[in-house]
Amino acid sequence: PFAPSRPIHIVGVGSCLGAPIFGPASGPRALKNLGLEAHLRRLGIPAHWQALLEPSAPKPPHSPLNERLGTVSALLHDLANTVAGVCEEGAIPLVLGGDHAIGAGTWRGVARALAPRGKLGLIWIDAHLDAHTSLTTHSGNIHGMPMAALLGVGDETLTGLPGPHLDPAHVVIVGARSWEPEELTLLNKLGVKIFFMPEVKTRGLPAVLADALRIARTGTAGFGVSVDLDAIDCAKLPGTTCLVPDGLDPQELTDALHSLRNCADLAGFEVVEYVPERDKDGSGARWVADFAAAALGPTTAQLRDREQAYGAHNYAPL
Ligand code: HAR
Ligand code: MN
Ligand code: MN
Ligand code: MN
Repeated sequence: PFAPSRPIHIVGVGSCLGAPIFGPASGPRALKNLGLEAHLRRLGIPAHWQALLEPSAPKPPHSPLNERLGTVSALLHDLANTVAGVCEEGAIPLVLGGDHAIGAGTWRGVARALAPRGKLGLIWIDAHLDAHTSLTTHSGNIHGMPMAALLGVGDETLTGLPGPHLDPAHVVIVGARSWEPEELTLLNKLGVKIFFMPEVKTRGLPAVLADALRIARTGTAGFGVSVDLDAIDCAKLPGTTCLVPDGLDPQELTDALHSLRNCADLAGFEVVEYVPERDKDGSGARWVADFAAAALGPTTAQLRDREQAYGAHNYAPL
């Protein structure tokens, strides 16, 4: 049903309600102002900036969890509806965070739009498992909860959105290296496959992502990829909320997910936890732009032709 030329509709979500710092709230606006849309279009990708969603109330420094859950919930409803609309138009949503709590809305929206045809598979690329509930969380940060919520576990404010929960058999986490025991217990109980960082190092990212794609794509109507920037080694990408060492190499990740838009069943793409003020030299924003272009762009062969015609770095000065 989907042609490889499906357009990309960008939905920014300027929220830090799930994070311990304010930084991720300005992530999508920064990427917009740096010219992400123009960058993609220049590379021949039919992208357009559809919406920049923001919470109804900014987060006060020390607001109680219940208040934050209520504000997040309203935002997630809005996000899920927006994303479902993008999918129903036949476009691919590119959701830009914002902290990862927004994932609890993005993928419910995609799953809802896909539901008449089948299930949604999801690849969650992250240093963390994000599988806490409001009862098990140690930190009280909602961005540690979206995976559990998508699987139907946790506070009603997060799990109660319209649209199906995800089937754990088609959900897979890649790059994990920081978690608390309750999260692992839950995911093991549900049977979610986790590729921890040591396995990624041993087998290599391409082999692991090939397995992940099989899990997310076999027996589903479509699949999505959610990329938390902290999956990448914090020495190579410090412009994010949680700095976790010993992670993925950014170039390897870009190469491994090249030309994903060629998958007719790609249903959505998400990049979260970009923190502009920690991205001192702008390399984080540049990476996001090049990563999105590689994953959502023309085929490898088309890019090679462009490079021959215009030089290897025909990129906007992001
Ligand atoms: N597990 C920790 C917590 O619950 C860290 C969660 C960090 N989450 C994100 N998104 N940065 O993955 O607080
Ligand atoms: Mn649109
Ligand atoms: Mn995360
Ligand atoms: Mn994370």
